[in-house]
Amino acid sequence: MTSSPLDRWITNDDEVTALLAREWDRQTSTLQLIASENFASPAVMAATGSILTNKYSEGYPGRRYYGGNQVVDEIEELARHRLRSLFGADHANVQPHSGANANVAVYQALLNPGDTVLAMRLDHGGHLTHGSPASITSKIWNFVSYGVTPRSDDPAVPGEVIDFDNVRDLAHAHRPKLIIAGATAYARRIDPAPFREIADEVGALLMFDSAHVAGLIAGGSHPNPVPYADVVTFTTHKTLRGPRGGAILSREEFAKKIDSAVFPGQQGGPLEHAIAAKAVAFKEASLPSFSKYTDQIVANSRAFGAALTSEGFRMVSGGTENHMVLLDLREFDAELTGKEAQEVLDRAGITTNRNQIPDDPRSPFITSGLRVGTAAETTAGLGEQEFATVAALMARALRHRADDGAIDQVHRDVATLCRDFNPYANFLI
Ligand code: DSN
Repeated sequence: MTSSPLDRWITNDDEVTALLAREWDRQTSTLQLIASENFASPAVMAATGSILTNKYSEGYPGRRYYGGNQVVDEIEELARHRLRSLFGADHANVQPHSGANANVAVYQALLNPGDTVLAMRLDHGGHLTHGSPASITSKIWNFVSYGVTPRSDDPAVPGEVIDFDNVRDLAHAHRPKLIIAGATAYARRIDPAPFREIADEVGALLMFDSAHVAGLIAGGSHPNPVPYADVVTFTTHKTLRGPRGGAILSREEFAKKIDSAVFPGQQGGPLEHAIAAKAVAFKEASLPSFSKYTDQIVANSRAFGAALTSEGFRMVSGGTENHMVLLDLREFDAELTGKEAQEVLDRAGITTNRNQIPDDPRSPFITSGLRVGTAAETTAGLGEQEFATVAALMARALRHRADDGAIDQVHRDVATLCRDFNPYANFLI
């Protein structure tokens, strides 16, 4: 078992130390392909584990309810300043504990209960907080959902891409107060311009949920929604490669309402250790090396998707333009569900998640799809060639899933690959 540099902080708790060491081993000896995960830098982790966890700082810089916040004020101001500069936004709120909190705070700031919101269907790639029946959001606000176009087998006609005719028709029919762009299981680039156009036609506000692609935007690999959207929300731990958490960017006119919705509307004391770590991540994301990283993420996805296709998998929407590949498993094997694929790959040391695909006949717990992402293993140093190898390993494990010996062999091959790509040996910062 490899020892973790973090062990020294917790040597007085053998049980937690042992569990952390096991997780360290899992993360560095198996492949991490969950599209919403990444490997944060040692600097981000150091800030997350810092003495700032001890401080209460309810309020905002210069307007705190407790004393002793002189240094904390400077930290939060630095994070806000770096974030505004990174995306060219008027206003930044770095306090949301998560992307879900950020989204709900925006709804609270901009809407009244019962107002109509137009957002992407969860089973077509949207997020729980975009009005899923399972989410509190659908109980407070009236969500109407748009989806993707039908599947197309004609390469000249893109299928399973955002259906802007559907967005426009629903917007005109329901006159939403807010339109949400952004997705959680969608492999195509999302252009903010047509969303702005439709929002303007019906007098709606536009929110861009860039949770997944915030890093790609910061690195310049995807279009920046800030000039188009009234509000942009995101998480800091996915492609942006920071600590777990959320953030909100907005036009100045919404700043006060959004700040009040985050605190005291939604949350109590902010997590200033996470905010310091966000500041570190925002600086890292502004470096030229980060743009190289995000371009490599996209190139790796393309290579990964092509290799998976030649193994017999079908990519939903026929391709990828971001950090993820959404697979329809039925072409590879009609009997193979997303649940079984995830479990088999776990046994083979390849971490993925089952995912519904558009018009999936199977339930969200079983699914016909699998979502894989390249952000984390690109951080670890994998390139296009290695992702082609990963595609072959995945196919081998799934093809021979009834054969324990074959699965064990894939696991050994994965461990060999991971030995050459330790995520914490590849940071240039
Ligand atoms: N739904 C999570 C994901 O994309 O993995 C994020 O909230």
